[in-house]
Amino acid sequence: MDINKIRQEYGVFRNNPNLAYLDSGAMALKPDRVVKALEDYYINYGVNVHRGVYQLSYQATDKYEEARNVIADFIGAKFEEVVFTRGASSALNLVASSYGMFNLHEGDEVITTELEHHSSDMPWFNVCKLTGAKLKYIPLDSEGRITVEAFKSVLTNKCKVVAITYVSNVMGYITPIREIIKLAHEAGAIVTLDGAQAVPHMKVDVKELDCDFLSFSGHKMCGPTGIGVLYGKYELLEKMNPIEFGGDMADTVRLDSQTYKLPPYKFETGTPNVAGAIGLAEACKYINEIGFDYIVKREKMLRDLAVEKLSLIDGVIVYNKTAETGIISFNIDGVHPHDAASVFDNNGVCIRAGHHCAQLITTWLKTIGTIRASFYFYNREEDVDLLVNAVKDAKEFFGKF
Ligand code: C6P
Repeated sequence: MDINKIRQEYGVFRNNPNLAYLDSGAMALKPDRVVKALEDYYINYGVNVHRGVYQLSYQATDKYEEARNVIADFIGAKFEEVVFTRGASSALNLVASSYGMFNLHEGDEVITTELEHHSSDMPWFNVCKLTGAKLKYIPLDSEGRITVEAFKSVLTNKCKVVAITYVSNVMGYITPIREIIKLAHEAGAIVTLDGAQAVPHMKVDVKELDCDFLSFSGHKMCGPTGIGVLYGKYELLEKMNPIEFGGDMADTVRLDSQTYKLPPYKFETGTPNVAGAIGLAEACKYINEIGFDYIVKREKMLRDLAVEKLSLIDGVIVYNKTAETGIISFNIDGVHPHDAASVFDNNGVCIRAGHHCAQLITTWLKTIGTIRASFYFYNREEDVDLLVNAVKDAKEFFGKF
């Protein structure tokens, strides 16, 4: 595949050809075709869905529901198992509020990990506080990884929910999720999987994994902001209570009774993000065309190159040398990650610095934060060189103080 041709499809690269954009873990850039899909909706048929009794509204409704189909195919789900949300955070919270609050009691256990993003562990901390269930953490190994053995050490038949990340946004490790899901089910627990850093980077098939819930965001996979997905097994979604009530999710409303539509609609209150769903479907088609084989290979090549070069620089501590994905977390001895980020910015290198909304793992690493470079398939080898030069510049600059 021609990387220059790929990059030509991105306005950000056309306008900043030398920019090393290494912050796709926070948000991926958008190719023109995704932006055009949004524009097409707003310019040509930008009206509400499910309500209007006129052609334009039928067209918008068809496109919105067609988008759900494309996204369902992308993750191997059924159409009615795809709930549109604002993003991964609202999807993860929906499971905690709608499943957790109604199914957990004192004496039950929830298992999570120190690798979670706040949007994955905080909702369960809160549910446990309110229901009296106990929150347990899988002990991490010496590299900071989740292992099946460690999971077994905390799993009991009191466990009702496992809330776990598929890929850590700080360490980039892939969780051995298949075995964990199997063991959790044998113990009678359901598994809610945070797929925010997995779905954009590798093939995720919910039926093959047999996860109960999967949450992810559109904006990390070349899609628009403000749209995400909660996948849930239909039989679970069917039993769950909605947590937001109002327009479009209602079936019948009387003075003394209310009924709701079937999933996924009972979880989609009010006017949905129609453009977002259409844009996300376009992003899924685009990623399918690029292909996960290419994405996985390219990210691995770039991360290996970057780890090799960073490891040669004195005073650079790489926390996740063996990770399988395009995320590298490191620090420069004696330099605050935010200070380093400012020097990187002057060098045209965009990275993220800090705790990455995952303070449990930065605490585990005994650091206030890390510098995080996150690669995607549109990055070049030159981006690695720009990163390495930026690190050298930061070292030199702060060495003077
Ligand atoms: N992580 C990062 O820079 P939202 O913000 O709702 O789209 O996604 C939340 C989320 C949930 N889980 C994981 C593993 C994530 O990485 C994120 C978002 C970004 O790492 C922004 S904090």
